[in-house]
Amino acid sequence: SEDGYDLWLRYRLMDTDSINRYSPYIRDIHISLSFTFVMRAAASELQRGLSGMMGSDIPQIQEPVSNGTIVIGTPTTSSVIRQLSLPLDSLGNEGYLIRQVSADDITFIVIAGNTEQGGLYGVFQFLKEVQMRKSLENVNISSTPKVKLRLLNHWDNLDGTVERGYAGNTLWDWWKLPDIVSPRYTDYSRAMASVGINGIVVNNVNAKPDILKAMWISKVAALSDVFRQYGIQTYLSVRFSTPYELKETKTADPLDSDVIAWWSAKVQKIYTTIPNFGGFLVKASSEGQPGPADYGRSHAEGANMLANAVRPYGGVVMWRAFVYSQDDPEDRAKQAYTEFKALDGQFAENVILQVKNGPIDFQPREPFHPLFGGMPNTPVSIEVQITKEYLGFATHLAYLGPMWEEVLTSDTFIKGSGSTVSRVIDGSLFQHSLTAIAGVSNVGNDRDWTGSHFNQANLYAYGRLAWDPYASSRSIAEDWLRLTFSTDTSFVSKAADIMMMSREAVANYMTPLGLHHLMATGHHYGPGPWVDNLSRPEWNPAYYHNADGNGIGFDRTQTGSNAISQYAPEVSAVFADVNVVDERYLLWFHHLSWDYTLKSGNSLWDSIVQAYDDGVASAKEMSDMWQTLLIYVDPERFQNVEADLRIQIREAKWWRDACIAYFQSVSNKPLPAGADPPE
Ligand code: GCW
Repeated sequence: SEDGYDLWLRYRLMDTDSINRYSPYIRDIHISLSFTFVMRAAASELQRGLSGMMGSDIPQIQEPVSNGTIVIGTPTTSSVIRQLSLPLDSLGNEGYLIRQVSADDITFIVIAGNTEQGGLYGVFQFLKEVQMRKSLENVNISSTPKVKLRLLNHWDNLDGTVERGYAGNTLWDWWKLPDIVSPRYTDYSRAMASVGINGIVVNNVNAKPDILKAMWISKVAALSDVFRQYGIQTYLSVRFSTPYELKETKTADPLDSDVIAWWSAKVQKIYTTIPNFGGFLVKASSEGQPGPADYGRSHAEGANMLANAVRPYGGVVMWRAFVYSQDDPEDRAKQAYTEFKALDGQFAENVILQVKNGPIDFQPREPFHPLFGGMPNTPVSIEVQITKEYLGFATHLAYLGPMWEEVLTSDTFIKGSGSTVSRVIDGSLFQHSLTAIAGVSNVGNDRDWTGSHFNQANLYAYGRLAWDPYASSRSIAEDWLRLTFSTDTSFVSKAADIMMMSREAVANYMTPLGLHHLMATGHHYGPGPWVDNLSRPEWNPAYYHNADGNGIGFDRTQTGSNAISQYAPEVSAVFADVNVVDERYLLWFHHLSWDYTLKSGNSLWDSIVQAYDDGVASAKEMSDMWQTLLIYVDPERFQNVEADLRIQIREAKWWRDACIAYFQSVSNKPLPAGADPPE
């Protein structure tokens, strides 16, 4: 059935015309006996995919190469590839080349990499070419990832729940592991490798000490054995106080020699059990998690202690910069920069600072985080949230590609114009070779993996942007649609229009014009701008919108928190000026009177109401557009999406009506003429 299980790896039988068109290029697969596991996985993926699409077995062969053979491998494992002396040098460790070649009157396609991993990525790309019905005549494609560590961060707990997960419980069947290894782990690894993911953090950053007990490490090792078939390294989130909490040391002070020795011994055991271990992800001295600050030590001292422990094995430490505390209640948006900027240059060389895309917390729209560009002497990675904690959970259709593209293309101006966030992430701006990108997973044990069909697009887009942070979110959406639903051009263009408008729709009906953090407490589902009684000031929506009888917004200019001073002068000058700043960020940076006039000529109050109405109208439009696509999509998936879109319209109205009712109780302004009245 069309339940979404296959994700974008759908190798459905092609029509006869397509089979005939492809058959001269696709006859058999040339492999080598010296392949190790990664290239063997690649060969069986290719056989499975091509056989499925061609409707007949495309066998793996060792000899001979003839017209229509597909030769796969590396120069070391495949003598055919070695003899062709292909231009592989520039591909690096993970790149691939797909090329049609002719030799000795034989014409065939090669899929080659310098490493088996590169070969695997090439095979997945080749399958996509066929899935998208691209021509193979004179095919010549090469690609190399621009970011070294492309990670999925699972927020999966050891009790089976997933923090901010909306696709069921964890995929990891902890009770049965390590003895029973579900075939689903293989399908998961295939999907991840198919978009270039090469690292999985298996557990929540709010980590439990138990994950480092031998019993749990052996469970993770069983998962890791599957991941490594697909070139994926395994990482763990660790709780900073683990040795102390397990009662194996008297403190967790990072400068204590027993603590240092404990971590070194633990790391050695981990690498013995999990040979492809990649390192640690750490949330420390943040949101109540223990950390070096508990011992009067800095983030750098804490991170470096762990970095020293993993360094002999080539491991890394990804240290999160998501910190805010009650000590400085003035503006939460400033705190990470304030705390970390002073530490630039103090981190060990295998530490990566992992920074959320924006300075607050995965809101529908945030300006880029000032730590991008602010830490020139430290490798800095970006963390985005694929799971939609703040954008409608499982059901709302919100394609996040444009949101990530918006932050990646933002210009920090740190080294003059062109100093984009993507150039910080790919290491080119400050010449860092250790580069990384992290996405908080939206995967669970739901049959469709992500809680809805369109959420699969976010997982796919994340992988594609991790491989190439310069890619266009629209073309990624189009590829995903071709792979997932239909290659029909009118379907692809209309469905891509829906996707491309979806995030802006959500931003409008939840938090228009730069408003942020208006959601209900705890679960974060639905509106709660009226909440103002929580123990920590910066958990209250009122802290962020500051609405009163005069106006609304957060003044982050010089007259307010001056958060804009954390950006380069060119950037802060733009944010500071109400006449210049992009109005989609207006109330992020400014507190303005309800009567303030926007560029449209309308008052701020009328514009807020208008934006909420626009959001609802967009949700309706998306649903109407989907109705026109009925003929292209199987009934099962069509109706699933249709049902989700109905929920989205209803909840868009809920957001609009609740927020406007509340803000109106503060502003005492009438609804503008023509506004869609609340229901
Ligand atoms: O957005 C917040 C979430 C928390 C999460 C935290 C973080 C893992 O509400 O659930 O905790 O961010 O990123 O650490």
